[in-house]
Amino acid sequence: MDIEKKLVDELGKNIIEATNEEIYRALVSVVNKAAIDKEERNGKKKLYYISAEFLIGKLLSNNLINLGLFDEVHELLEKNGKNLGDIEELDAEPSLGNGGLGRLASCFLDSIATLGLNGDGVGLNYHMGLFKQTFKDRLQSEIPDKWIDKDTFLIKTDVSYPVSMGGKMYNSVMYDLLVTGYENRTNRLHLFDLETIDSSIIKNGIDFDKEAVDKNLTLFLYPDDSDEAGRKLRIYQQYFMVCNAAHLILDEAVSKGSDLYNLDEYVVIQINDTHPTMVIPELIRQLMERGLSIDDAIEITNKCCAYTNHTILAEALEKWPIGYLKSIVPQIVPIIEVLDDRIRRKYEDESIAIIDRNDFVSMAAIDINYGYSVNGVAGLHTEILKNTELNNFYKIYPEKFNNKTNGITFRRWLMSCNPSLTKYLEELIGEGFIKDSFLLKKLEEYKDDKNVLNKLSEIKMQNKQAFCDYIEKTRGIILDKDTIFDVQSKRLHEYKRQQLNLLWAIRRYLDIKAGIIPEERVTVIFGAKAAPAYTIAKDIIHAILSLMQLIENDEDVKKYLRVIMLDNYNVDVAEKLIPACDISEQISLASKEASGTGNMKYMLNGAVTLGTMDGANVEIFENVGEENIYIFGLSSDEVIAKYKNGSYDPKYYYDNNAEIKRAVDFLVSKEMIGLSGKDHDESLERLYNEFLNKDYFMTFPDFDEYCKVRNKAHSDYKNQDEWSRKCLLNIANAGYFSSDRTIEEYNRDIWKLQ
Ligand code: KOT
Repeated sequence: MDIEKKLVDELGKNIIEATNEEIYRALVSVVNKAAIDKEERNGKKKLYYISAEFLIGKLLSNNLINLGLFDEVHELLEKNGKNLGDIEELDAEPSLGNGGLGRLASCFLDSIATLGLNGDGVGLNYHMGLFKQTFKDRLQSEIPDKWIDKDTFLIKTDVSYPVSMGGKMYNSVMYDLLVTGYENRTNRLHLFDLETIDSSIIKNGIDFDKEAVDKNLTLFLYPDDSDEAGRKLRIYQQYFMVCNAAHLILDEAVSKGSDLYNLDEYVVIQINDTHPTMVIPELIRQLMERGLSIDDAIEITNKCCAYTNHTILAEALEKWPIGYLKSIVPQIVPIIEVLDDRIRRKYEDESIAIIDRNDFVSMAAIDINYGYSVNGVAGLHTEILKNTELNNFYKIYPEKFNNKTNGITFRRWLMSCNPSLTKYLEELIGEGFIKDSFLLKKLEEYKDDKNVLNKLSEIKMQNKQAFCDYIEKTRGIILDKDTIFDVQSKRLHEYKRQQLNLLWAIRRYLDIKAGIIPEERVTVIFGAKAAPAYTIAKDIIHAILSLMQLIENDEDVKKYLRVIMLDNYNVDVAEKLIPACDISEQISLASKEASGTGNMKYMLNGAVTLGTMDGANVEIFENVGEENIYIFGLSSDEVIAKYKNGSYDPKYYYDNNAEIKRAVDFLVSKEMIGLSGKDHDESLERLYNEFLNKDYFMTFPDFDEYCKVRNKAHSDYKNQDEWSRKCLLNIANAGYFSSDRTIEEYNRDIWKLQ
């Protein structure tokens, strides 16, 4: 393809004369046209991956890579005095997800297309993605992220369906994003929306009138659910998504020749956690509307639907009051009642029922009773589901349960974000690993080759320098690449235990203040957003920012220890941070992190994991071997036992461990409190009390070993050859964590496409 001609045609002028904005717009159009050429209409059976979240990330580079146009466009722009990096700055990031769950959905769409499978995503076209995070007075504040205002890759279609909610009719519009696989077909991500959305109802920050559904339905990625209006809006969003999905699915199947009794030969629906669960009663309803009996409709729906569970945290297991459903979606309530009634009659087991004693509808119970597959997202997580959280279901439906360990797309998380490492790997072991990730294993041959080890540390250094440049340019903070980059980036949640990392940093700070000078210079980097209504998570951010400010103003400490909290951590920042990391902090309380996928991204980019035996860390450990990972902490069995017998008492640790006491007390020291200019700081005091009276995620029992193992990792870093060998072995053994492998397993065991 003559890309130059296409670009110039699109621009209507020479590239040299065009502005970056014009070039960006022209590239979007050229890319979309090239992607459309790769659409295929074949394939009888089709996967519909329904998800409330797709954390897409910037699209320009990724699309160019997958279309095989990246190098050509890069050179062409260079030749004309333009820079692809600058043009990419204009590419708005669609942050239509909160974190791991949404990013996984996006990696999956890439792999589905890359494997040539017939599968589309279905979700919502939020006008504001996840909020933009800013820091003011060492506190998080949230501002709306208007990504659609700018030029985007979105394509408006003429598909539209009527949706009845709360006694009113709404007409949807479907927008599409094209999803081209690496050197393969193009699929689509369908994002449903309303034409009547009105951003003028946004008040201050991200507050808005929650009652005006026609104006706010898809205005934000799902809203604050801490009050009733917010929870109801969530039901509106979920139903709107699945009602449209069901219409689309049935229309497409019928147009391909399904008589609906054989729908399972045309359709498989993957339900991404419980947010799309109403697709089950809704599909049954629409099948009945098209003439099927309720018995046939239930049976067929059952054969089409599969459910993925992403968490065991109780507060994330969705249960809706039946009263809410009656007021918003009365049309599916009688169906839910029938579904519940049948289960109750058949099994006489209250614990697996759909509608509980308090008239709450358990979304997971609908999925598990009326889907044909239930999967967890890492080996340990699936075992915990089977043995504890979902044990009552497992006893009845053992054949439905299966594990699909998560993965990440190597196109974005290696080729696109780390071109120099990619290029070097290609020189050493050939290009095959991009499509067959297990070929990375060939790198092991070089584990004792000094030149290779040196070159790998050199690439890491360049990436650290590039990250320093980026941070200086965007945040005005000057970092030192010759320190250990010890990084924890992920959503802020108590179970992920950023507070444990913080306690280590306070301990190190106090040691330095006391004249104990560490041998290694360390830069601790955090990137994390807290849910707007999650008070303790915001308190932890406040404490980290407070320590950061103390150190940044203390030249004595700053030489040895930096603590840097990056604002607005998103996919774009991740792509710059991950290639620059030396130590990857994966320190959740064992049993709580279902899988984690950041852990895989860091490993693939040659960082060494410091973590607990939790989620996919367990499988990282099995793949790299104990020499190449730093493990500490209670096991998941020990944690589960402690919860069960209620024996954990944080006060005991505080009273008997002087280091813990010293670090925790520092939270409310005059240095920390003093930063506020007042004599008390509510947020720091709350965090202090939380540690002493609750510490629900057991940071204290893991503290000593965490510090010991972390310090060992830092001291091992000094031996650069040994360290670089660990990095090499991490990269070489990351092949298992490609989402291509994950998707092959989904297809083999659940979807059975092609
Ligand atoms: C959020 C709300 C309800 C139910 C589940 C969630 C959820 C789970 N959000 N993100 N997750 C994460 O999903 C990732 C992909 O499977 C996992 O790697 C990670 O451990 C989960 O925390």
